[in-house]
Amino acid sequence: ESNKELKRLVGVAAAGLVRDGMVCGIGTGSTVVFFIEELGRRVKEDKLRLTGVPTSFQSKLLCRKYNIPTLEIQDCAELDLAVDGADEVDPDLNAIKGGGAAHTREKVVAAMAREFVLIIDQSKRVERLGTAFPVPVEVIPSALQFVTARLRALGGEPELRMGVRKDGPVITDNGGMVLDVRFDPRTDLRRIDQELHVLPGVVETGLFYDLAKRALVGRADGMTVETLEK
Ligand code: DER
Repeated sequence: ESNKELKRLVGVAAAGLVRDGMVCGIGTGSTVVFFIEELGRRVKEDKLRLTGVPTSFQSKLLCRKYNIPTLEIQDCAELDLAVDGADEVDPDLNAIKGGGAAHTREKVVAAMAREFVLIIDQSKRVERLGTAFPVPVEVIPSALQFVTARLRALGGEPELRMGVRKDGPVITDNGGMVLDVRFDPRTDLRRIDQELHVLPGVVETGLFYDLAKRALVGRADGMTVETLEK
């Protein structure tokens, strides 16, 4: 329950970063829900004018629910700001994302933004990426067996992400499938990220290196928001 309160805390704090007239990338996940709700409150009560660029059906439907005007990602080339959650964040603000299988569009939106801000509760902070969370890798379905074999050759242990209330594998908004890959904790994931980006059939990894400049961290001690900057 406190985790939910921490997510609400950072979601509300991040909504305070959005200034009138901004075009703002909107991520995906349970922390971002609080961000969108607060944006909706500000649109309604403070008459905030902003355009949201959602990264999934989840965030698009929430923008509709809260009357936040939106643009499609394909209509944009750069954004004033982008706000998103993460599954793990290291001391350099590098992150593992993709818990919600939306990381391909999230990474495009993060890269478009003049400033990309992560909103997390303190449980997401790690010393080293990949300690608790596997690396999500989106692949085109045709390349599933090929990339699975190559990931094993790289020392990874890939597992196809299966739907929970849908039989069969998760299918992303791009028609891809997701492999969750565990690596030995000593693995240089920056090198792995580079090797994966030249592997035919790989769409995108959930490794977000050198993208976030700021992270808002909800801390249970005192229910405060700590800002980390790079
Ligand atoms: O899928 C994603 O990258 C999300 O941002 C996710 O990983 C964070 O989700 P949460 O805010 O529900 O923990």
